[in-house]
Amino acid sequence: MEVIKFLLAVGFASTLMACAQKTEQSVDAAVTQASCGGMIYQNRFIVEWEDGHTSIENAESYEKFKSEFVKSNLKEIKKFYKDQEVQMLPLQDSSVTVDEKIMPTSTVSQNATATTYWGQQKVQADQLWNLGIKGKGVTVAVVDSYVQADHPQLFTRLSINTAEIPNNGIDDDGNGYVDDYYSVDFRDEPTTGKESVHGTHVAGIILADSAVPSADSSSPAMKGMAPEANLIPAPFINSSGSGSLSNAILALNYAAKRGAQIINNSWGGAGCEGGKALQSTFVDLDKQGILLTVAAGNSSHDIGDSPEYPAAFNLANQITVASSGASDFMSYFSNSSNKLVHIAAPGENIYSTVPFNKYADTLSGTSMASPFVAGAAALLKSAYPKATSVQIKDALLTTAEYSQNNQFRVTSRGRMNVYKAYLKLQSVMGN
Ligand SMILES: [Ca+2]
Ligand SMILES: [Ca+2]
Repeated sequence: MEVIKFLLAVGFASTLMACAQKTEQSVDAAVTQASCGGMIYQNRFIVEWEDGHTSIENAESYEKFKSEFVKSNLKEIKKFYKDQEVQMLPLQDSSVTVDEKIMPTSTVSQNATATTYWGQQKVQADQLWNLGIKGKGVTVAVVDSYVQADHPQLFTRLSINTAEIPNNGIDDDGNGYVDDYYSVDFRDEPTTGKESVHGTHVAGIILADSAVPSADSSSPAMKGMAPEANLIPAPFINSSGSGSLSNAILALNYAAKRGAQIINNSWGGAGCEGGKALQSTFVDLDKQGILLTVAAGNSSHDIGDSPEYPAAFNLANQITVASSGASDFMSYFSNSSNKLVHIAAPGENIYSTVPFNKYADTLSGTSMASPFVAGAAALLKSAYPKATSVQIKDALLTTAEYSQNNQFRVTSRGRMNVYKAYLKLQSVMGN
C-alpha cells in the first residue's frame, strides 16, 4: 500500500522498485517516472483480478506470495503489486486526543466574523443557497482520515446503507462488510488515543449542515458548501497521518459501490508501483462517471515536473485543485501545473468542523481547497442531476475567475466561482 498523508508536502526518496506484474503493462507510463519511497509492506499485496475486482492479500513473504498464492491463481490474476506506504506531512499538523471529546449540549451565541466564511463568499455559494440549491440527493464520499460522524453538523448528513441492518452481526447486503449501516473504517489502527482533525474538517467544508446551529459559544456553525448533500465517510488514513495504498483502494471501491457520485481525495504520495495500482482504481472510478476531486499538494512545485499521485492522473472526470487565499492569489504552498492542475479554490484559513474538543477550527492547505470543489460539484449535480461529471467539470473550469494580471498556473487559469458555473451549466442543460 501506499500511504498517504493528507495533503502532501512530501519529500520522497527515490527508490524505484521492480514491478511485479504478471505481464507487461502500460497502465501508466507516467507513474513510473514518479519518485517513490517510504515503507513497503512485505506481507501485503494488492491483486487485480481478470474479472475486474481488486483484493488485498496477506502472505508471509513476497516469495511465498508468488510461489503459493500467485501460482495457484495464475489464470485469474491480472496483476499484483506490493502494498506500500508513503509518508507525507500535512501543512498543519493537527490532532486531538480522544479523551478530549466533549460534545456540546446547548446552543449559545454565534460569533462569526466577516472572515469566517470568506471562501464560501468568494465562490458565491450563497447565490445557489438562496435559490434553494443545497446539494440535495447527491452523495459525496470523503476518503480521508477519521471523520467524526456524530458531529452535530455531519450526523444529519450521513448516507445510510438501507440494505444493511445495523448491529446484527450479519452482512445483510452481501457486500463483504458486516453492519456497514453508515460506513466502514478502513484504517489499520482505528484507535490510538489521538485522532486527526483532517477528515472531519474536509467533510465539513463539503457538506456541514448549516441548519444545525453550533452548540459551542466560541465557534459559529460551519456552512458547508452543499449542506443537504449526503456523506459517506471512508477513513483509511491512520491517526499518525499516514495510511496504506491498499486501504485507500478498498475505501474508494467501497464508496463507489455505495453510490458515491463525487469522491474527495485530499491526500497524495502514491508513486511508483503502488501508484499504478491506484491509477487502475482511479481509471475504473472515472469510467463509472464518478467525479474525483483531488488536492494538488502543498509542496510549492509544478506537478508537471515532479508528478504526485493521484493529483497528476489527469483523468476525464478528475479535478485537481490548487489553493488560493482571500486576496485571490495562489497560496505559497500550493502545487500547480498548466497541464495537470485544473482550478484553484479557497485553501487558506478555512473554517470548518473538527472533532471532539472544539466545534470548528481553521486549517490551510490544498486539502481544504479540494473539498470546496467537491461541494461545488454537489451543488451543481443537485441542480442538474442529469449533468455528467465532465459537464460539471467543464462548467467549473470555463467559469473560473482571473484577471489579466493574476492568472493562476492551472489549466483554467483561475479560481472557482460556483454561481458562474451554475449559470454556465444552465445554458448547457437548459431549464
Ligand atoms: Ca454489508
Ligand atoms: Ca447487518
